[in-house]
Amino acid sequence: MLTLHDNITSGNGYKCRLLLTLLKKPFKRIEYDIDKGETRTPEYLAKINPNGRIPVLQLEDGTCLPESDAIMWYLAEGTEFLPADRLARAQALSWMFFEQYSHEPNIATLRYWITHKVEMTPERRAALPGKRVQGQAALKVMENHLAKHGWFVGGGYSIADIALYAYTHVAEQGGFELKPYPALNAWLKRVASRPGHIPITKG
Ligand SMILES: N[C@@H](CCC(=O)N[C@@H](CS)C(=O)NCC(=O)O)C(=O)O
Repeated sequence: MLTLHDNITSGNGYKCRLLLTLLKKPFKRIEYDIDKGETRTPEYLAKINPNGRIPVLQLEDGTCLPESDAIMWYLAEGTEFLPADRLARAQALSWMFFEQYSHEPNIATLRYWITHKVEMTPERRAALPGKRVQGQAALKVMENHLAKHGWFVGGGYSIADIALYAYTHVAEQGGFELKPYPALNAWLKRVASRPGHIPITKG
Protein backbone atom coordinates (compact mmCIF):
# COMPACT_ATOMS: atom_id res chain seq x y z
CA MET A 1 0.00 0.00 0.00
CA LEU A 2 1.07 3.60 -0.57
CA THR A 3 2.19 5.54 2.51
CA LEU A 4 1.86 9.31 2.86
CA HIS A 5 4.22 10.97 5.32
CA ASP A 6 2.11 13.92 6.29
CA ASN A 7 0.91 16.58 8.69
CA ILE A 8 -2.81 17.18 8.95
CA THR A 9 -2.57 20.98 8.93
CA SER A 10 -0.46 21.08 5.78
CA GLY A 11 -1.95 22.27 2.49
CA ASN A 12 0.89 20.52 0.67
CA GLY A 13 -0.10 17.28 2.38
CA TYR A 14 -3.76 18.00 1.63
CA LYS A 15 -3.06 18.17 -2.12
CA CYS A 16 -1.87 14.55 -1.92
CA ARG A 17 -4.66 13.36 0.42
CA LEU A 18 -7.28 14.95 -1.81
CA LEU A 19 -5.94 13.47 -5.04
CA LEU A 20 -5.41 10.01 -3.51
CA THR A 21 -9.02 10.14 -2.30
CA LEU A 22 -10.40 11.35 -5.66
CA LEU A 23 -8.49 8.53 -7.36
CA LYS A 24 -9.85 6.06 -4.77
CA LYS A 25 -6.31 4.87 -4.02
CA PRO A 26 -5.99 3.30 -0.59
CA PHE A 27 -3.13 4.78 1.45
CA LYS A 28 -1.72 4.75 4.94
CA ARG A 29 -0.91 8.10 6.56
CA ILE A 30 1.91 8.73 9.00
CA GLU A 31 1.49 11.96 10.97
CA TYR A 32 4.50 14.07 11.98
CA ASP A 33 4.53 16.96 14.43
CA ILE A 34 6.32 19.56 12.31
CA ASP A 35 6.42 22.03 15.19
CA LYS A 36 8.50 19.56 17.20
CA GLY A 37 10.95 18.90 14.36
CA GLU A 38 9.81 15.33 13.76
CA THR A 39 10.77 15.63 10.08
CA ARG A 40 14.26 16.79 11.03
CA THR A 41 15.48 13.71 12.89
CA PRO A 42 18.58 11.92 11.52
CA GLU A 43 16.38 8.91 10.75
CA TYR A 44 13.79 10.91 8.79
CA LEU A 45 16.51 12.76 6.86
CA ALA A 46 18.27 9.50 6.03
CA LYS A 47 15.26 7.36 5.17
CA ILE A 48 12.34 9.59 4.12
CA ASN A 49 13.41 13.02 2.85
CA PRO A 50 16.88 14.59 3.08
CA ASN A 51 15.10 17.96 2.80
CA GLY A 52 13.35 17.39 6.16
CA ARG A 53 9.78 18.05 5.06
CA ILE A 54 6.43 16.44 4.48
CA PRO A 55 4.61 15.46 2.30
CA VAL A 56 6.45 12.38 1.03
CA LEU A 57 4.75 9.57 -0.84
CA GLN A 58 6.34 6.21 -0.12
CA LEU A 59 5.68 3.70 -2.88
CA GLU A 60 5.07 -0.01 -2.35
CA ASP A 61 8.75 -0.79 -3.10
CA GLY A 62 9.88 1.72 -0.44
CA THR A 63 10.87 4.54 -2.84
CA CYS A 64 10.24 7.92 -1.24
CA LEU A 65 8.94 10.74 -3.46
CA PRO A 66 8.96 14.21 -1.83
CA GLU A 67 7.38 17.48 -3.08
CA SER A 68 3.59 17.78 -3.24
CA ASP A 69 3.35 18.78 -6.88
CA ALA A 70 5.69 15.98 -8.01
CA ILE A 71 3.61 13.52 -5.97
CA MET A 72 0.44 14.74 -7.66
CA TRP A 73 2.05 14.52 -11.09
CA TYR A 74 3.09 10.91 -10.40
CA LEU A 75 -0.38 9.94 -9.18
CA ALA A 76 -2.25 11.78 -11.93
CA GLU A 77 -0.37 10.33 -14.94
CA GLY A 78 -2.88 8.62 -17.21
CA THR A 79 -5.92 9.92 -15.30
CA GLU A 80 -8.50 12.64 -15.91
CA PHE A 81 -6.58 14.92 -13.50
CA LEU A 82 -3.69 15.47 -15.95
CA PRO A 83 -4.52 16.53 -19.50
CA ALA A 84 -3.07 14.40 -22.32
CA ASP A 85 -2.46 17.39 -24.59
CA ARG A 86 1.20 18.51 -24.67
CA LEU A 87 0.53 22.22 -24.26
CA ALA A 88 -2.07 21.68 -21.52
CA ARG A 89 0.45 19.54 -19.59
CA ALA A 90 3.03 22.33 -19.85
CA GLN A 91 0.38 24.84 -18.74
CA ALA A 92 -0.39 22.63 -15.73
CA LEU A 93 3.31 22.82 -14.85
CA SER A 94 3.26 26.61 -15.32
CA TRP A 95 0.53 26.95 -12.72
CA MET A 96 2.18 24.47 -10.38
CA PHE A 97 5.50 26.36 -10.53
CA PHE A 98 3.55 29.59 -10.00
CA GLU A 99 1.99 27.99 -6.94
CA GLN A 100 5.37 26.96 -5.53
CA TYR A 101 7.17 30.25 -6.24
CA SER A 102 4.58 33.04 -6.06
CA HIS A 103 1.70 31.66 -4.00
CA GLU A 104 2.73 29.09 -1.39
CA PRO A 105 5.82 30.91 -0.01
CA ASN A 106 3.62 33.94 0.74
CA ILE A 107 0.12 32.68 1.54
CA ALA A 108 1.02 29.36 3.15
CA THR A 109 3.90 30.82 5.11
CA LEU A 110 1.78 33.56 6.72
CA ARG A 111 -0.95 31.02 7.48
CA TYR A 112 1.67 28.80 9.11
CA TRP A 113 3.15 31.63 11.20
CA ILE A 114 -0.32 32.60 12.45
CA THR A 115 -2.00 29.23 12.96
CA HIS A 116 1.06 27.52 14.43
CA LYS A 117 1.83 30.56 16.62
CA VAL A 118 5.39 30.70 15.32
CA GLU A 119 7.69 33.11 17.14
CA MET A 120 7.81 36.38 15.20
CA THR A 121 11.56 36.94 15.03
CA PRO A 122 12.90 40.25 13.63
CA GLU A 123 13.57 38.45 10.31
CA ARG A 124 9.96 37.22 10.09
CA ARG A 125 8.59 40.65 11.02
CA ALA A 126 10.68 42.22 8.27
CA ALA A 127 9.52 39.66 5.69
CA LEU A 128 5.82 39.90 6.57
CA PRO A 129 4.74 43.04 4.60
CA GLY A 130 6.41 41.79 1.41
CA LYS A 131 4.76 38.39 1.75
CA ARG A 132 1.39 40.07 2.28
CA VAL A 133 1.80 42.13 -0.93
CA GLN A 134 3.08 39.19 -2.97
CA GLY A 135 0.34 36.87 -1.71
CA GLN A 136 -2.30 39.40 -2.75
CA ALA A 137 -0.63 39.72 -6.16
CA ALA A 138 -0.83 35.93 -6.60
CA LEU A 139 -4.55 35.95 -5.74
CA LYS A 140 -5.08 38.71 -8.33
CA VAL A 141 -3.29 36.65 -11.00
CA MET A 142 -5.63 33.76 -10.20
CA GLU A 143 -8.70 36.04 -10.24
CA ASN A 144 -7.78 37.42 -13.67
CA HIS A 145 -7.41 33.91 -15.09
CA LEU A 146 -10.60 32.62 -13.47
CA ALA A 147 -12.61 35.60 -14.73
CA LYS A 148 -12.14 34.09 -18.19
CA HIS A 149 -11.77 30.35 -17.52
CA GLY A 150 -13.62 27.83 -15.38
CA TRP A 151 -10.46 25.86 -14.53
CA PHE A 152 -6.73 26.48 -14.66
CA VAL A 153 -5.96 24.27 -17.68
CA GLY A 154 -7.52 22.18 -20.37
CA GLY A 155 -11.15 23.07 -19.65
CA GLY A 156 -11.49 20.70 -16.69
CA TYR A 157 -10.54 20.04 -13.07
CA SER A 158 -6.87 19.04 -12.89
CA ILE A 159 -3.92 18.85 -10.52
CA ALA A 160 -3.22 22.51 -11.35
CA ASP A 161 -6.53 23.34 -9.62
CA ILE A 162 -5.71 21.09 -6.66
CA ALA A 163 -2.24 22.67 -6.30
CA LEU A 164 -3.78 26.13 -6.10
CA TYR A 165 -6.88 25.20 -4.13
CA ALA A 166 -4.93 23.77 -1.19
CA TYR A 167 -3.70 27.05 0.29
CA THR A 168 -6.16 29.43 -1.40
CA HIS A 169 -9.24 28.05 0.34
CA VAL A 170 -7.60 28.62 3.74
CA ALA A 171 -5.88 31.90 2.79
CA GLU A 172 -8.07 33.82 5.26
CA GLN A 173 -6.34 31.91 8.06
CA GLY A 174 -3.21 33.73 6.89
CA GLY A 175 -4.95 37.11 6.97
CA PHE A 176 -5.69 37.27 3.22
CA GLU A 177 -9.15 38.61 2.44
CA LEU A 178 -10.86 36.64 -0.35
CA LYS A 179 -13.98 38.81 -0.77
CA PRO A 180 -12.43 41.03 -3.49
CA TYR A 181 -12.08 38.02 -5.81
CA PRO A 182 -15.50 36.89 -7.11
CA ALA A 183 -14.28 34.56 -9.86
CA LEU A 184 -11.86 32.95 -7.43
CA ASN A 185 -14.67 32.41 -4.91
CA ALA A 186 -16.84 30.80 -7.58
CA TRP A 187 -13.95 28.47 -8.49
CA LEU A 188 -13.40 27.55 -4.80
CA LYS A 189 -17.06 26.49 -4.68
CA ARG A 190 -16.71 24.50 -7.93
CA VAL A 191 -13.73 22.60 -6.53
CA ALA A 192 -15.42 21.92 -3.18
CA SER A 193 -18.53 20.58 -4.90
CA ARG A 194 -16.65 17.95 -6.95
CA PRO A 195 -17.74 14.39 -6.18
CA GLY A 196 -15.43 12.78 -3.63
CA HIS A 197 -14.06 16.12 -2.32
CA ILE A 198 -12.66 16.04 1.21
CA PRO A 199 -11.79 18.93 3.57
CA ILE A 200 -8.24 19.74 4.61
CA THR A 201 -9.03 18.40 8.09
CA LYS A 202 -9.70 14.84 6.82
CA GLY A 203 -6.80 12.50 7.48
N1 LIG B 1 7.77 22.41 -1.75
C1 LIG B 1 7.33 21.46 -0.77
C2 LIG B 1 7.14 22.19 0.56
C3 LIG B 1 6.98 21.21 1.71
C4 LIG B 1 6.86 21.94 3.03
O1 LIG B 1 7.14 23.15 3.15
N2 LIG B 1 6.47 21.19 4.07
C5 LIG B 1 6.28 21.76 5.38
C6 LIG B 1 4.84 21.59 5.83
S1 LIG B 1 3.73 22.31 4.69
C7 LIG B 1 7.18 21.02 6.37
O2 LIG B 1 7.38 19.84 6.26
N3 LIG B 1 7.71 21.73 7.38
C8 LIG B 1 8.47 21.14 8.42
C9 LIG B 1 9.90 21.59 8.40
O3 LIG B 1 10.30 22.34 7.47
O4 LIG B 1 10.61 21.21 9.32
C10 LIG B 1 6.05 20.76 -1.22
O5 LIG B 1 5.31 21.34 -2.04
O6 LIG B 1 5.79 19.63 -0.81
